[in-house]
Amino acid sequence: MEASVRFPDGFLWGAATAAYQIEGAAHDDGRGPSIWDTFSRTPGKVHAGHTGDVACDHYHRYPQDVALMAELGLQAYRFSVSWPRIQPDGAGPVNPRGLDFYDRLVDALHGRGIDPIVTLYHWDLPQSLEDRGGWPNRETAERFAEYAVAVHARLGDRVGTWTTLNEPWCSAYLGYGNGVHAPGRQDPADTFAAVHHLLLGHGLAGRALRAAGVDTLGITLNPAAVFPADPDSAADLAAAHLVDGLHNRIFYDPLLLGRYPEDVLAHIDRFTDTAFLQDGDEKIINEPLDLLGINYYAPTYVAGRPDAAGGGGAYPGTEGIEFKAPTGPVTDMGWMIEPAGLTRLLERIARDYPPVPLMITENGAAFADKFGGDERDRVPDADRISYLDGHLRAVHEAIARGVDLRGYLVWSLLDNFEWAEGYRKRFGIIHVDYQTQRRVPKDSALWYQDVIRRNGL
Ligand code: IFM
Repeated sequence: MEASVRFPDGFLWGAATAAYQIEGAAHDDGRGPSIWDTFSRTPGKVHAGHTGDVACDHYHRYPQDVALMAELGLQAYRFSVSWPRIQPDGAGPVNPRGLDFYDRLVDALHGRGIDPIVTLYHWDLPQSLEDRGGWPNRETAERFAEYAVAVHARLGDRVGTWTTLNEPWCSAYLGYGNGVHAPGRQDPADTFAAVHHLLLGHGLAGRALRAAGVDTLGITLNPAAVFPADPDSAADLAAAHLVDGLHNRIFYDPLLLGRYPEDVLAHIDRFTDTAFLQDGDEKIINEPLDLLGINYYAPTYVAGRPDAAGGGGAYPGTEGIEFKAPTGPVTDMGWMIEPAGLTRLLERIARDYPPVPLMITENGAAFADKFGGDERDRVPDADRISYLDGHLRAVHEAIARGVDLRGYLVWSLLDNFEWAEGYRKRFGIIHVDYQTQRRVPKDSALWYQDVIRRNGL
């Protein structure tokens, strides 16, 4: 049947994953420890003490996973490279056996006509760099650029799209702010130093990759679709502006406009002397981009209330702001389902910043799937299909309103290690039985196959 909601010709359809969440093989072929190995072994940090040691064993099972991608008709696959596989100590000579894995993966993807999209950093910092100060330390940005060049030297002849960081907001604010993610530190000054060094690392790596001939350079952020609870309330509008500053403008302004926003700098002055910000840094961060990845899951509603506790380390200095509890349907993460938030977010980014092609580099939902339904080997995940359908319509609407959006990558290809939640939250369109490592495409995967085939809904 002809699709009633058709996407533009050439629209790219795919799926995304990240190294620590799926690869396993934590000790294979010379891989060094990452902050997530350490964090997941720290009692009380990850649900039920789960770790990424085995995960989906993708390191060994990638041929089967690539075959599944091909069956679904994926045109692109976004994966991340594990820095501690490439440089076990985060610096110095590369570990060729680590690079060999990505070499094989890229070849397998090309063999099936699937375009590889590389993310260089999806949160698995080599532990030895954390031991030397982690992202709050400027040196980490310099080491990141060297690592980026080393990966490009091996894969650059077969990978066209390079994104530096995934969701640096999470690395900085959850890793160094509220400590819910690795390395689990809780210090607002470190949080803002980490923001800056992540961005600097992006800029230094971006420059080096450009010099090495990369044709599509990008970064992936998880912008907050943050709205005032009451759009007519001055207090709620001010609350939304501050949260927008701490979550969005602190990244987008230096990346796309070449300077941090004044109000955000004034806000973070309460916590740090900003000595980390050196002359010339903003210019480095402002390296031209060819692609901006957008990860979207849920909106955030805030209100200005003098007695509210604020967002804690996830948003330092937001006392007096209430982060509203979700209303209406939520996913298994407790995240509010509101596709219209995505359309508004995309329009806002397109309106407020210089033009850069956008791509949805992650969107999807965790639900408590029931394996086996009425028929054997089925995972009837109608709630996920409904979530994806709604968000694809929201993406389509944004395109119709003029947003330059080039593709959509579902999160995630496989059920996987959902960070502090361990394996109990399932985001995959393919079910993974962690005992047997058997994969079964859920109904949503078959639905997505059809969407791709028809280039629409
Ligand atoms: O699993 C994560 C992913 O690693 C980064 N973006 C959000 C996803 C769901 O929480």
